[in-house]
Amino acid sequence: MWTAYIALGANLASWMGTPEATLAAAAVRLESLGRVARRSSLYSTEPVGFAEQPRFVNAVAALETDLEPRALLKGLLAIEQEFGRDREAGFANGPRTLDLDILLFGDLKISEPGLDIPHPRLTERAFVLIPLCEIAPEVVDAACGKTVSQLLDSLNSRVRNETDEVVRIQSDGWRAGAGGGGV
Ligand code: PH2
Ligand code: MG
Ligand code: MG
Repeated sequence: MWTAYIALGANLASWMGTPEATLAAAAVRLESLGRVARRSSLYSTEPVGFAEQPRFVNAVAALETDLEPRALLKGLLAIEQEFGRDREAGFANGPRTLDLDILLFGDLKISEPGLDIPHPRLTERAFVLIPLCEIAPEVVDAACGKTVSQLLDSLNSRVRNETDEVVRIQSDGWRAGAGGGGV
């Protein structure tokens, strides 16, 4: 049994509805790949990498799973597709109905075509580190040996954050699905 940390993100409506509704439904679908032990709050976040698009909704879930990393990735891509993700039409850092990324997978380090664990941009992204730190501050990034809390401190000291960059949002739909685990 491994604990994998999964980043959830969306900034376009899907057939489920708003990005918040999509993330809530996607978090439920994650249960088909393991047990969602914790989930962070939802955050409204400034787009990174390509500015001319709607704000994102982001969150992080801790998934206890028996799947191997490749099988987990395959399952995540299938859930993205269920919620209308069209990789042909999309572009790097562009808008999407659902993005599910493996951030950490136990203490594994993997660098293969299409599969990089820990996530290569984890340490630069407040929209990932803030929700991850909410649920797993002491977890270690196997790539650099630092805890998530240290990585967030280090990011904050390097980058002057705008106050609206990553803002926690209240969502009844998201909270309703959180069970005993997260929020
Ligand atoms: N995902 C990206 C690129 N930029 N910006 C925010 N705020 N949130 C994201 O999830 C995000 C992004 C590529 O996956
Ligand atoms: Mg991504
Ligand atoms: Mg992705």
